[in-house]
Amino acid sequence: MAMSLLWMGFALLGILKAQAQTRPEIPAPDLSRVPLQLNFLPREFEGTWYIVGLAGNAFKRAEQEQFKMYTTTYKLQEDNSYRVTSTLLRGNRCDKFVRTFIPNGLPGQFTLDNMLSHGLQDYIVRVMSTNYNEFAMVYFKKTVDSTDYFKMTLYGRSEELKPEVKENFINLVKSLGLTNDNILFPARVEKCIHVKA
Ligand code: DBS
Repeated sequence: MAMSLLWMGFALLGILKAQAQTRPEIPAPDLSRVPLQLNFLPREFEGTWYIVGLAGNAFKRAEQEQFKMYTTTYKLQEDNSYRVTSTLLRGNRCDKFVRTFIPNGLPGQFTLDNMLSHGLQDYIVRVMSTNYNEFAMVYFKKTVDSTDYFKMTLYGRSEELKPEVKENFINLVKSLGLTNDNILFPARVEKCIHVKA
């Protein structure tokens, strides 16, 4: 009896430790601190974007090797929501992943359709900055088990962006509480990157 209680104690400690390790340490910024692209133009934002940079409180630069560049395509629907398709290289295959972003409150801000069925308590997407034809910086926050995960993507209309655009992205990421250690630039790959959504 005493022994099994001891083992239960160990098991519990293990679980708590695992949770502490996976919960992000850096809190999501207050939304009032997250910039919003003025006069967001939904039509101009449509089309395919390359994920040139990625940062977040659950991302580590050390994991950069695992991240391959992929694309995300935004298609406006009749109800003004976007059908969003990402095409990722997984193993040796191109995996498509489709979801719907619904306009939410402000132009350039969205939430995820069917959030609850994805096990999410909250989901927000905010286009922070874009010139539509070259780059976009987008903020995402999801709440799972009452924990906030946030990430920012640097989108490019091409696979390469000007150094000053990348610099601006890094500065924006840092202004929202992350460090160089939370930023990664996925490696360019040929596979799946030119597959149509
Ligand atoms: O869709 C997301 C929004 C998202 O996947 C994350 C944050 C905001 C995120 O941090 N994801 C990582 C942890 O689940 C991941 O590894 O994908």
